[in-house]
Amino acid sequence: MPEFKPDKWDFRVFGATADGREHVFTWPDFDQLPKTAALADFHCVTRFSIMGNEWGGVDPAVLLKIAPPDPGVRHVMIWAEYGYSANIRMSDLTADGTLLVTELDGKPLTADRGFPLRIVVPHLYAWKSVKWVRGIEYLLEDRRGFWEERGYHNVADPWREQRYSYQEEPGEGPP
Ligand SMILES: Nc1nc2c(c(=O)[nH]1)N[C@H]1C(S)=C(S)[C@@H](COP(=O)(O)O)O[C@H]1N2
Ligand SMILES: [Mo]
Repeated sequence: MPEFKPDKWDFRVFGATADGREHVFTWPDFDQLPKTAALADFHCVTRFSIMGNEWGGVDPAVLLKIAPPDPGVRHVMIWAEYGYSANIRMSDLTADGTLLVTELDGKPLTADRGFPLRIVVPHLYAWKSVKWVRGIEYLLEDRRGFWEERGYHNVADPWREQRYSYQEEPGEGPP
């Protein structure tokens, strides 16, 4: 598990930003953003679910306002410590329930659950819910993240059991 160093930690919004510049948040910058709550279940591809989590954190809409994407951006890459990543659609980032999470059930995240910051995308398999998040890259073309490159499904809808890339229909993943 990565160690949190508040003075070294930053959060970068980069790639296809509207103004072409990278936006960098320090921990105090990020921690000052307004927080909201979202109640959601959590589904792992290995067939466990954790029901009724009360996540607290920053609505991605807040970030999209401060660091807007180019209007052509339809996909984003969520980046973590040590190079872990997951790609999601812009529509997943802005979906109801998706949150940049700092708290679970009223307490700060524990180190193993992603402290100080993770994303939760409750309507997709949990490998998309990147822990120890350090940045968001706006993509003009979709690109596969860590598990998506290794044979997992590009979209990852648990209700359609989209586990593996061989299940992808045309248009569900980059070529
Ligand atoms: N940075 C990072 N985030 C990650 C992972 C990882 O290995 N590294 N594993 C993913 C997987 S496969 C799952 S199932 C969930 C587990 O989240 P939890 O520890 O809160 O249950 O985290 C996801 N986020
Ligand atoms: Mo997982």
